Amino acid sequence: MKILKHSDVTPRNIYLGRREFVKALGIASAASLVSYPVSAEQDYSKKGKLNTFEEITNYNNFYEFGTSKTDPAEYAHNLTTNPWEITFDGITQNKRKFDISEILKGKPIQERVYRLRCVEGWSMVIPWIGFPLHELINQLELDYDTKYVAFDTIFRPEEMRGQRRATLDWPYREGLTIEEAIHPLTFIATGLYGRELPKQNGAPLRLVVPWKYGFKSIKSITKISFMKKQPFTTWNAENPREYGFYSNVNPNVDHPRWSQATERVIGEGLFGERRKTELFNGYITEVGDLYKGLDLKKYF
Ligand SMILES: Nc1nc2c(c(=O)[nH]1)N[C@H]1C(S)=C(S)[C@@H](COP(=O)(O)O)O[C@H]1N2
Ligand SMILES: [Mo]
Repeated sequence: MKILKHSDVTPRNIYLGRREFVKALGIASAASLVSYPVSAEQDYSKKGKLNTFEEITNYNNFYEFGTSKTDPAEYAHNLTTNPWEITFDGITQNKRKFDISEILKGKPIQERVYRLRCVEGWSMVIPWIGFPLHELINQLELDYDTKYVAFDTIFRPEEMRGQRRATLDWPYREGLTIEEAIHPLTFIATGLYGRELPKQNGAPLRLVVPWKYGFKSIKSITKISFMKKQPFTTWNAENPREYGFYSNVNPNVDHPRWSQATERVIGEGLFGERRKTELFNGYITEVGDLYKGLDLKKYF
């Protein structure tokens, strides 16, 4: 696979003035992004049509800012993302805290288009930029018996108004098996549409796990822990009957309160065209081997 640099995916003038550009983005300029160029090697969308910047940044789930889909766009600007420190637990190196700039330094930026499929039954196709998580993990010295990775979102109720209420057991936490974490599709996003990641989408860095329900793609990560035991995860702890640890997209395993067989495609038709949901969100050839012999109804 060709490794893209920032300059390959972003016109230089936009790259240089990115902050200003994002600020200046109105509905008119967002509409022109529909024809954003996507090369075949970046396109992991499984033939989905790209959502607009407008859709991707105004219909969000980010409970730290409130439970409605429009709360993140309204309130996420309050989060300070610079400076940003990330702590690693369960590594053998002495230095465990890193500034985000140290983490991003020298990483070739790639662009990848993935479908994000929410457990609530809607989906979007998003041109993320960032790098595969394994490129970061490869730089760390892990214990030989590491089996799982947990990710924590920052806890900062002064800036995240949703955290002033006990909507969830903060901080938001998600987890993967180490095999899932080092899978080439597992991505750390630091931007989208060739620009810095908007705060409502999880700045300064978030996970993107394209074959799992959206809630696994945790935002604004401040801690990554390598563990021997399966970590508790926020949604699983909240309601173990409704949200399993694996949470692979699976049209054959219904959520206890609704079917997961179809999804509403945001931006298609007046109320969203529905499409049939595919096993592993369409990424079965890439990730099917991870789950060979696993009973997907039991390990949902
Ligand atoms: N920290 C944190 N990460 C989170 C969430 C959240 O509430 N808090 N919501 C998740 C859910 S349910 C979804 S569907 C996706 C939505 O990502 P998007 O808003 O960038 O489309 O983020 C996920 N990551
Ligand atoms: Mo979601």
